[in-house]
Amino acid sequence: MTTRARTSVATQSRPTTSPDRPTPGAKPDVSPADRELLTGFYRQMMLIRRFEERAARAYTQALIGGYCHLNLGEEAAVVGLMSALRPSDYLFTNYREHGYAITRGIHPNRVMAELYGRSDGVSKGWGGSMHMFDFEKRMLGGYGIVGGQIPLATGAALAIDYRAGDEIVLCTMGDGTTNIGAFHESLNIASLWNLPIVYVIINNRLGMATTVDKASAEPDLYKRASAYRMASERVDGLDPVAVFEAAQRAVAQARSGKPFLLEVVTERLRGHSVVDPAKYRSDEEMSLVKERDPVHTFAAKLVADGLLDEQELAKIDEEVTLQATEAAAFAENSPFPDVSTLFDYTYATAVANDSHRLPGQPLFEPAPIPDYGVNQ
Ligand SMILES: Cc1ncc(C[n+]2csc(CCOP(=O)(O)OP(=O)(O)O)c2C)c(N)n1
Ligand SMILES: [Mg+2]
Repeated sequence: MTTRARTSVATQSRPTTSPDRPTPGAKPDVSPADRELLTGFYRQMMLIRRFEERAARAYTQALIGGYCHLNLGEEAAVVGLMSALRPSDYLFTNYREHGYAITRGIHPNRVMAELYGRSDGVSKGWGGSMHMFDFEKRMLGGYGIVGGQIPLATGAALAIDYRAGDEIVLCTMGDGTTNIGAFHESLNIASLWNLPIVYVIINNRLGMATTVDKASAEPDLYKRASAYRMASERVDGLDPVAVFEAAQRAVAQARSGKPFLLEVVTERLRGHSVVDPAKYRSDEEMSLVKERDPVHTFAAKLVADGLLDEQELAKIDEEVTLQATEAAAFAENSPFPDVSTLFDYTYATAVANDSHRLPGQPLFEPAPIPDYGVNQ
């Protein structure tokens, strides 16, 4: 791919409410296909919402161990982005990934079983919340190291380019991740070599407790692409349709051989992980965040546009709540992986000096104490 990336930075602030919105109950001027698409978006957003709430509960019941980061508040971003991909495209995400796994098509039962560390989980129970990997669904992780996914995703895009494939890579990361070196190194090389990749910044305005303004000298994160002559755009991440359309543009550009940086401005409804009470956020801030809750806002819009009524919304809620409950039951009934399989999936092929030490075993066999016969 030899086409040079377009040098442009388009901005899009949060769209304002349309003044000529139809009155509730009005006949929708929407095609059946669009209706299906929009109600599908809502169903997926609700599934992520109920799944994550169920996961949070299971964590407090000590059914889930390790770290656990939720997509609560990011449902519109997740659904909009994933809907713009073909099944053959590749996804790399960070540790805040349950919603991506589900919308990528991995069964919620397998996602929940992974959280519970059970053998029916996406990564056979050895990865947990942060390390889901499913080659068939082309979800190549799940990374706990902030920014660890970016060079790997860039390498995958290089492999596609090398083999002249028509797939693209979509690589999500948080706002805090844009300050690590690998972000800049990867964008530089992707632009230089015209790689088929969309870098997506999920800007929930916080890296743990640190705000974007405090951490980033250029807080308009999408503008960072201009340093690499890469096209970029900022989009309202609370609106699944806006995210979907922006992602479609970005994906089309990547498929034509030009990388893209998409900034999706969203909200984190809870703490950084399930154990973080987020005391650093004021009540005023949180009530504003909750007012803009993407799931509630989208439901209200569907009702106002006459696409769904309250009963239909309630039915969807009931159905996805059942899916989340069933996923938890499935996870609880799945066996723990056998300890003997602990090292089976560390490397794809055997690696010299790969330690197979089990927890509690000494790192090295202790050397025998020499017997000089002096203490006898
Ligand atoms: C290299 C590295 N440094 C620090 C951490 C600890 N850490 C985990 S998450 C996180 C914040 C990342 O924030 P952001 O990129 O905005 O993602 P978000 O959690 O908001 O989705 C940090 C500093 C880590 N996991 N890896
Ligand atoms: Mg963040």
